Amino acid sequence: MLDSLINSYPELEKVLNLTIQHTIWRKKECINMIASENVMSPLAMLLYLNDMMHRYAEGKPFKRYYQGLKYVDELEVTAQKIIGELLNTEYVELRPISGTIANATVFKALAKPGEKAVVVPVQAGAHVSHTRYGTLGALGLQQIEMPFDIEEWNIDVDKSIKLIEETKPSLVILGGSLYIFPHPVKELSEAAHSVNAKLMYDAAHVLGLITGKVWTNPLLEGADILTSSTHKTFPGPQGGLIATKTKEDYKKVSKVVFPVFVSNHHLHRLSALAVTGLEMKYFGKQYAEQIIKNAKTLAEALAEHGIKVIGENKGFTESHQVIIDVKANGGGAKNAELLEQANIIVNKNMLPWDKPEDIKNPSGIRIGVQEITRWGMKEEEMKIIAEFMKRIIIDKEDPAKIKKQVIEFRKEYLEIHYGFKITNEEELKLLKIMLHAEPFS
Ligand code: DSN
Repeated sequence: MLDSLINSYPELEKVLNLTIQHTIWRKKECINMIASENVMSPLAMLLYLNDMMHRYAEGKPFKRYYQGLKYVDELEVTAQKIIGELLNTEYVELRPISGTIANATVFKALAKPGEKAVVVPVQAGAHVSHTRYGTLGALGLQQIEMPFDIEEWNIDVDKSIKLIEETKPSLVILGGSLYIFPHPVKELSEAAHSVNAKLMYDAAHVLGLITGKVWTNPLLEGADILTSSTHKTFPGPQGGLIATKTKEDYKKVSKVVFPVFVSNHHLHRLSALAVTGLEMKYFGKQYAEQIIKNAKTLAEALAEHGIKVIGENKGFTESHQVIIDVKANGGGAKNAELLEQANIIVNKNMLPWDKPEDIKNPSGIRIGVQEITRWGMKEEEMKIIAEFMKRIIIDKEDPAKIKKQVIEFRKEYLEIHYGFKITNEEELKLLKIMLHAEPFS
């Protein structure tokens, strides 16, 4: 491929090969189950290649510091409306370019250095940006961890209310990266408000479950602010967002997004984000319901195979995640590597009983079923995947042998579901528009 170009410019070969090999491997040959990833529809991907990727837009729509943005301004407002409708609020900021930037914006807008933030413990799912090691710490806020109830696999509500009342933080932060049951938003927002704190909910992992109405919208339960990325259960382009309940909070965060954390906000993602928002409006409920069925089925099947699945006493999971404890099977690091050798992609994860020094080989593995759901897999496929995983984790079969079977299995699931469909001819036409601005005839 591209032989004459590579003959003239040999350094190109490595770049091309790595990019193409990655794309074929992860998109066609793997069972992708990293809980924070997903894939866009072909329509969203093609629109993502638009010319806005080359442009600059500091400031808010229609009040920019640069010219040339008349279509970008309207597109941004349109995307805000689509996402706002999905989240039941008019106040949506799409300029944060990641979930971490969205979080940093809220921390800076609503708390001062030296003030306190009460957060979920790291081993129980707080995102690194909620901690002293991440943006929270960099902005000088004090991290105070809520007590966690391992039996309930959730925040200990009574003890956390007491902690909030005693420590009087500026922020209470729920949500995060590892969680299978909804956090107690109502109870803790009441406690937060009783000490004049704001409750921020990091919905990055569950945004697609919220927009699909299978997970309660925290803004309707008492949260003041929702932050998120736009590419986990919500299968959009990589990016971030902030949604607030009130105009007052929206104004506060908007003043911080630019000029503090974002100059240009990577404009080409707005189109793909709006398309994905519409896909979620029309197909998001079916998609989210299937995610939950798939997660529960996978968890049950893994448990039946003798793998220790967290949350058994509570039905294993209410989210897209399944958490397994593989300490007795060689640990999270070793098993995640063996699974990768079989083209099954997951990540090792700390669990609440792990110590900080266990970070390189924690007990857990975190599994997310959102992407494989988008590739059209259902309950029967979850059982097949559980069997593949058992053969690696319990039976210690040769991963190379299983890899061949995984590649065969994936061949049946190469089309994106729960999204807009376009024909091959339309794909090519859109590609030509994006590459050469050829008119769509
Ligand atoms: N660290 C990511 C995750 O995998 O959950 C979120 O940014």
